[in-house]
Amino acid sequence: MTSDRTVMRDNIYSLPLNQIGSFDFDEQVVKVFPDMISRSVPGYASILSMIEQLATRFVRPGTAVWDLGCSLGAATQLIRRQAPLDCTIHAVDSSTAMIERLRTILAEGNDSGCIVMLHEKDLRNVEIHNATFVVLNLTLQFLPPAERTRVIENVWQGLLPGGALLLSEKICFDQPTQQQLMTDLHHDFKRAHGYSDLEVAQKRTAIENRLIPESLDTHLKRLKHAGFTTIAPWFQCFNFVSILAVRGE
Ligand code: GEK
Repeated sequence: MTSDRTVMRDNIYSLPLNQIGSFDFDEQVVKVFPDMISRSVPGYASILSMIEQLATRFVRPGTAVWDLGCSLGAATQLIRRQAPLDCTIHAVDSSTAMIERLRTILAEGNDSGCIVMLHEKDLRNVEIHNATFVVLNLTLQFLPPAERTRVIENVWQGLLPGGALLLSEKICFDQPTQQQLMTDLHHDFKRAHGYSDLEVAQKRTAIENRLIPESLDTHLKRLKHAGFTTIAPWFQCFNFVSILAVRGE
């Protein structure tokens, strides 16, 4: 793996593939990940910048932050800029390639700040505690839907009163015409950012059974059921939303 910080362009699906395997967060994806996610998720940069702003409000001294499905630590690194020095950020990802690359990024960077602990682990198996801020930025969507409620309940239990969960997800819509329109607009976004029709189609096939979107309503109900008292969808662009959910005092 290269140690330079040059962002490589994602061309994984640019040539016709005989067989399209299921999408995996492996070394090939890790190499192009920053380019891939910013050209695939409308509003990704905006969401990240608001995660930093939210950290200033919610992260309190002596507490913990959990970045679940941290990938290359984009959120972790922004939160670290704002977190008091006696906090700990737990960055969790089940992909070995992601965690290894993030380890290198942190070691080579000049950023100082609170402790960042890396966990190569399935987020379903982490015990969250003493948390004032938990981030699930585009990650819950990769878990089997039947297991998502337990994850959200685990987050609620690990948050201190007044703490917050930031949940960003790709969503689906009940109304077929709205579903079609939002899918088309998302694909237009990808084409406008340089992906060809072939790349859009092949990626769609690869990710079909890996990323399972749910409706906004399903997410809101799950958060309410888990005990969150303030639940605010604060961002939407086409079929991507970000929700802030606060555990009551
Ligand atoms: C960002 N949050 O840049 N346990 C732990 N990690 C998981 C699991 C799991 N069960 N399932 C998937 N992942 C990041 C972006 S990317 C979103 C998140 C995307 C991890 C997976 O390995 C990958 O790194 C991440 O969740 C999803 O703000 O690629 O669309």
